[in-house]
This record gives sequence, structure tokens and C-alpha cells, in this order.
Amino acid sequence: MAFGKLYGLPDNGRTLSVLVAAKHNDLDLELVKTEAKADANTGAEYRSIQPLGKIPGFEGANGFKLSEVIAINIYVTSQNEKTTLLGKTKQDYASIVSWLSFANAELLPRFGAWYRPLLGLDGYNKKTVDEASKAALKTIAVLEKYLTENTYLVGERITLADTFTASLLTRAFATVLDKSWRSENPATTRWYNTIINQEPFKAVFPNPVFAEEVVKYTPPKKEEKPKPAAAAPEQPAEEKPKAKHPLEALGKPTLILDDWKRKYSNEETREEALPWFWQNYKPDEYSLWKVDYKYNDELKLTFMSNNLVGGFHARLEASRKYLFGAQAVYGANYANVITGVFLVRGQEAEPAFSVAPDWESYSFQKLDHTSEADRKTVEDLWAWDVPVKGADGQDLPFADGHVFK
Ligand SMILES: N[C@@H](CCC(=O)N[C@@H](CS)C(=O)NCC(=O)O)C(=O)O
Repeated sequence: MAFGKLYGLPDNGRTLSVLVAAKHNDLDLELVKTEAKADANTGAEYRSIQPLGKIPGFEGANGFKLSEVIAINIYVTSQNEKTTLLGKTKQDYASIVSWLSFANAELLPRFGAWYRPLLGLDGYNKKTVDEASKAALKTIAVLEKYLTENTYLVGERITLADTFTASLLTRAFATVLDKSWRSENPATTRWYNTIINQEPFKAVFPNPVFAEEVVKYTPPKKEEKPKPAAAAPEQPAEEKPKAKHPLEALGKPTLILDDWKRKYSNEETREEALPWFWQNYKPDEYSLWKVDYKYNDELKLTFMSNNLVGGFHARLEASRKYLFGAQAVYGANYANVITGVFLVRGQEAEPAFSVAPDWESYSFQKLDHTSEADRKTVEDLWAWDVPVKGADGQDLPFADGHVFK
């Protein structure tokens, strides 16, 4: 039986730090995928674990609930009375907590402010990103100075300070601590490699990524439409009637989308949800679409691809009443594709998808629910349990995904 549930994401540094700590103690934690978005985690149950809806959150098999990543790490690590990860003396322990706080409150937020806009996770402003990069580099210089004179952060062996700080830096190494930074900062680079290559770390983080160059900001793709020659004069703002969603005109369907969304969320996909779907599907009310990213050959790290999907879904918000879909990243870093299937109110894709400015970055292929092959496509891309074929016919396993519901 698992020691408890960890709410978070495998490619999130704070979540990873707890997985590494648990691995050190051979403790089994059930990872419950929870978005790194407080707004998405509003359920009362999760808020009773993490009042702000952030990740990670922990709930023990015995019902003990804990928020805040430092506390969760200490709790998980201290389950082993003989652990060496918490140091030998009171001074060691206090120094470990000091590094945990430094990594969590000083390093990570500064690096996040640098790479998050570059990855399209936060709004981009060149001046702000340049300032954030300077602040991040100044902060990590503390580590380089210390590690030039010390092998590990506390004492002569690996402690929680090392595993925690390295976990929180994984995304920085994958995106902004590039080759030239690494050659100029050999102590931190040597230390990071040592820590992530320890067996317990490697077991939960087997494929570290090292950026060659600082990841570049690429604005979301949007194909320009020619403007109409003479636009009708604008109505004053206060007189403008509230724009209705074009799909509202279709009226109320007999297949209630929320019923399907609940089935998909609460029942086993293959065993219960999909049979229910085919029994209740109304082809005159809805259509099924395979939705693929048009620029798969430009995708880099899988978590970046998954962020693209998350961003697209956030921008589809205005069509939530008319859409359900699962879209996922298949493959590995530098060899991945984004594909998925959506259930769409009506028979056209455009009215539902064009609310997202980046909808033209995707291709839309209508599926035929009477075709066995198309039904299999729907099932596979909603169940996420079989690989998809890459451009060269190779199998690309499921990596991560988002459900739009
Ligand atoms: N003080 C919390 C911070 C947790 C936190 O900020 N988590 C981020 C992901 S690494 C998050 O969930 N952010 C979502 C949001 O701010 O909406 C801790 O140390 O555990």
C-alpha cells in the first residue's frame, strides 16, 4: 500500500523533490496528477490539503494532510529513523533547512521568472525577462561560490539539501542554464550531475535535459487574416450587445455534454466510459475531430509541448460548453508530437475552436463514427494507453496530456 498520495506533476521540480526523497526511503507514493495552476484546483477536497490550490500537496494513507514542499520533504525523509539525508547534528539539520529555504524562496522563483515567459507559461516582456535572468544568475552565483569550496551543500555526504536544490533546478538546466553557463560554472555543474546521477534520483528522473542554448521565446503562431476593405463603423462600447457564441443557436442537445464529461472523469475509460459514449453518441448533434499540431517537427522538450496544449485549452475557455477533448504529447524530448480527439457541438470545427487565437496552429480532421478505424482513433486518443505512430512509423509512447472538459 502506498505511504500516501502526492499531488503534483512529474516534470515539476517541487513535485520531483518529494518523489526523490520518497525513493531514498523506498516509500511508495501515489502521484495524483494535479495541475500547477491554483485556479484549476478549486475543489474543496484539494483545498483542504493545499489551501491555495498549488502543488505539491500530500495526503498520507493515514489521512494526514500536508502542504508546503519543504514540510512534505522533511516529513517523507524523516520516516526513515536512520536516514542520513537530514544530517548528523543540529547544526547540519539547520543548515539543510537553510538551503531548502534558499532553493524554494530565492532560486526557484527567480529562475521561474526567467524561463516561464520564454516557455509561454507567463506573459512575455523582454525587459522583465532580461531583469529576471540577471537576478537568477546572481542568486545561483551563491551556489557556485559555495560549491567551489565544498563537495555537497551540507557536510561530506549527500543530504536533502542537495536532492531538493537539484530537483528545483531541473527545469533551469533544461532551458536557461545553457552550455556556456555550465562551462563557466563548473562547480555547480559537477555537483548537479553528481546528485541527479544517484540511483534514487535517476529512478524518478531518468532523462535529464541540458539546454544547448537559452530557450528562445516564440510567440504563439497566428496566421494573419486579410482585413475587410471597409469595416463597418464601431458601435460605442456601452451599446454593443454581448456577443453570443455562434453555437448557442443550435439549441439544447439531447446528449448533455456534462454527462459525458462526468463519465469520462469518474469511470474507467476503456471499461465504462467509452462503451457509454458510443451508446449515447448523437452524430446529428455532435461531430468528432482529430486535432493535430501543425508544427510537430519544431517541438522540443515534452513538458514544453504539454504547456502548448495547456495554453491552447485555456484559450478555448469560451467554448467550454460546446467541446470535450483529450490532447496529448507522445514521444520523448526532441521527438514528440501533439495529437488528440475532440467532441464538438455541431458539424463544423471552426465555430468552437476559433475562439482560441492559436487555433490555426492545429489541423482538424473530421472522423467518421461508423468507421472502425476512426472509432479506434477516438478510443486510443481518449484512453492514452497505446502509442501513436511518428512521422517515420516509429512508436511514440504517451508522455503527458490535458483533458478539455
Ligand atoms: N509555498 C508553496 C509554493 C508552491 C507553488 O508555488 N507551486 C507552484 C508550482 S511549482 C504552483 O502550484 N503554482 C500554481 C499557481 O501559482 O497558480 C510551496 O513551497 O510548496
